[in-house]
This record gives sequence, C-alpha cells and structure tokens, in this order.
Amino acid sequence: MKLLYSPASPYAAKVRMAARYLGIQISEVKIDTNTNPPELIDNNPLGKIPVLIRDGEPPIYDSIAIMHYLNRQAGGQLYPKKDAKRTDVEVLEALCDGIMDCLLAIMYERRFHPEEKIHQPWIDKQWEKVVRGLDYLEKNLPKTGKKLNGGHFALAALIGYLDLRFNGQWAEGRPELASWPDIFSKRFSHYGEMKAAG
Ligand SMILES: N[C@@H](CCC(=O)N[C@@H](CS)C(=O)NCC(=O)O)C(=O)O
Repeated sequence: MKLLYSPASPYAAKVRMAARYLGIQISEVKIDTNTNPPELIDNNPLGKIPVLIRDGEPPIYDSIAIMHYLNRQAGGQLYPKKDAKRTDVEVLEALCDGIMDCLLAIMYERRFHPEEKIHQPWIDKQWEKVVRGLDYLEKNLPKTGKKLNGGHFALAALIGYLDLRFNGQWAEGRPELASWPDIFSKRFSHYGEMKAAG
C-alpha cells in the first residue's frame, strides 16, 4: 500500500501516525497538490491528500475513511468497541479535523488570493471556530492511557499543525492543551518526527 501525502498535511500526519502505531506498513509518496499530478487526481477526483492506494483495489480517501480502513485491517485496535466510547472518539476526531478545516481555510484564503482580495471577515469567522474548538478541547481533553485511538491521533495532528502554521497564536491560556503532546509522546514516541512539518 502507498499513501499520497505531504509533510505539512495534518490529515496525512494523522493517518501516518495511526498506521505506524498499528504496525501497518505503508510506503509514502510525496505529492504537491498545487500541480494536480495525475497520480493524485486519477485516484481522488477532489485532488486532496491523503489518499491510500492499494494493489488491485479502489483507492481510499478521505482521512476518516482511511482511519476506519486501518482500524479494520488491525482487527479494531484503533477505535473503541463499545458504542458510547466509540462515538466519543469519533466526535473528538470530527472536532479536531473540523478545526484543521478552519485553519486550512485561513491558510488558503491568504495563499491563493492576491493581497487586495483577501477577505478578513472570512478569516475572522474561521478563527472564531478555531477558538471555540480549542477552548472546548482545553476543558475536555481525552484520557490518554496506554491504548491510543483515532481521536488521539487527530488531536496530535491538529496540535502539530497549529505549531507549524500558527505558532505563538494558540497555546497561551490553554496550558492543558499545550502540554498534552508531552503526555502523548510518552505513548507514541514517533510524534516528534511524524507531526506536520513544513
Ligand atoms: N477531509 C479531508 C481533507 C483533506 C485536505 O483538505 N487535504 C489538503 C492538504 S492538508 C489538500 O489536499 N488540499 C489541496 C486542495 O484542497 O486542493 C481529509 O480528511 O482527508
């Protein structure tokens, strides 16, 4: 199996970390989404990463579908079995991914518009969502014991991306969230090398 990814992508970081944790071997192919390479758009019409490519089977996207595929491959080790716990983890992942969506919307607004067309109210609206989401996480961090799940990897991916692109803008006033990577790293020692990197 191979994963189309970019080192800065938080969604790809989530999937790559989860696969590593589960001991699933995936080779990684770096992709520049800006150039729409055939290998990307032939496998995902949306032109987004991550995409998991399997021998003789259809490609899998987006990151959530890949996470659930990895979970099945690993005999259910990535998500809790009990219904209520599983829902909690899935909602945590949805929140972290949703915050990443807002952060990316901000990045793309700045990156893909000429200066005079950047719409600050749109950026502000996305940032308000980020603030609400991070404040919620500060008060509702998941228990982080020996057994990790999809929610932990989504949270780790989010914090890695915040550090990469929004350094100095999110950690103040959120000590629990800012120090959570120390706890996570004790459970997953590859975090430092696998989180989003520019
Ligand atoms: N919901 C998707 C989001 C994927 C996504 O937005 N990936 C970004 C990179 S971090 C991307 O491919 N952007 C290129 C584009 O939107 O054209 C997932 O969970 O995989």
